[in-house]
Amino acid sequence: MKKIFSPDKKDWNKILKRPTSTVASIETTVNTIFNEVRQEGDSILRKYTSQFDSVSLDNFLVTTSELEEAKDLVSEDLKNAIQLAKSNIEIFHKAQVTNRVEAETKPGVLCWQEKRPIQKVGLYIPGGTAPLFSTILMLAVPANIAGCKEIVLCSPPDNEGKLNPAILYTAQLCGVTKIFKVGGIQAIAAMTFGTESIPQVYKIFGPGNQFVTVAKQIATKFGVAIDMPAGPSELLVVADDTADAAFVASDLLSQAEHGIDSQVILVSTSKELILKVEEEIVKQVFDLPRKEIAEKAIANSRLIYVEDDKTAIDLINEYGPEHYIVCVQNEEFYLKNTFNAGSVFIGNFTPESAGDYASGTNHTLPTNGYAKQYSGVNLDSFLKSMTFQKITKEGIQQIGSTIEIMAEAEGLQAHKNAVTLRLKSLKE
Ligand code: HSO
Ligand code: ZN
Repeated sequence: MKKIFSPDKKDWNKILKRPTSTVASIETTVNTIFNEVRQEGDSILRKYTSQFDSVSLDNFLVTTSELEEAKDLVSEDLKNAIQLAKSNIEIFHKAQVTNRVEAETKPGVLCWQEKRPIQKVGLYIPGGTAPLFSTILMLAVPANIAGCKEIVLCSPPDNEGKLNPAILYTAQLCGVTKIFKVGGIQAIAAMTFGTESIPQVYKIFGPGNQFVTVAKQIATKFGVAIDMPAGPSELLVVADDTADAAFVASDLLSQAEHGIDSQVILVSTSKELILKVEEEIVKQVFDLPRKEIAEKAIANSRLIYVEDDKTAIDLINEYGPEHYIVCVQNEEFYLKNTFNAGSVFIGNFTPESAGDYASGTNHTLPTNGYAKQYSGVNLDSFLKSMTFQKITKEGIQQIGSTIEIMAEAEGLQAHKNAVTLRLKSLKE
């Protein structure tokens, strides 16, 4: 890990740069696959599934017997853990339900706002080195609370044409309507256009590799909404001498093990703590099964010493971390002054993994500095706000002339007439 002491403000951008690389050629590949899926549907999905996932499939839809089989393959312990996590995620996301908002702006002019579910949503769950069934909880639970009618899930099959049993168990438990064994760019394209077997959706959620991320962005060109531009996992810890160095190291490693492009950062006003954390990382990484991945990510990461809390907070807001652990004496100061972070974890006994799995908050969060303008996934991500109004005779008399004057000034006579006719009818 690179240690940096009291960096100059003008160098912050360079120091905090994310290790992501964007491959320009991805976009061309994505465009080609999108065109093909749009024109050829299921048949081209079969071709790409055999090319990328090394399996030939006649049907993509997971059958009831496959779901039953998966249930038997998941241990009771894991089932109980998934159920408990689900319940906590449900409690927290149900608490996010808002009431209708209503105002009578003038006597007889009643305006209100209500939320309505996005009717069809698509969830993408990556395959690869770790089957992230926890992400299904984070997406399907709020989708159900919101009342989304159709919840479609796509995930790449292994070379035997199967999905991980924990993925199938969780999807079923969370009321996913249809599960498809399709992954990568072709899955995103299928949910964008719809094919013979895969329904078209209005919004696509979920993480993915660079290909999936670019595919989601291309999907927006065709009118499909996406949760957010997702990138590799990241964590920033701000800690001082009140923090436990072993805990801090374990948290940094927990995000480092996600991928070689994950980024973890420690910011501290204590040089002693920085040294202790560094020692702990070396000790703890040794025993990790994903040691090689974690070590590569750690090599990209930073231990930053700053002189005071004010400098620390400016630097943190400039970075805008996805996950942010605050483990300091002066907790109030940091919490009050943090404006850019996806999800905040406070104190020595709040590991970031708690939010990844089971405390109740959502783990689908903005990365890459997008915490400056995006929220993490929450109940509202599956809802739209709709406004309503009802104007009485009295109401139109109250605001009629205002509308007429403004319409006239914009040169829009028909707009004005729509009011004038009504006002006249009331005089007669
Ligand atoms: N930290 C990841 C989510 C995750 N971690 C899933 C473990 N499983 C991105 O927020
Ligand atoms: Zn994680």
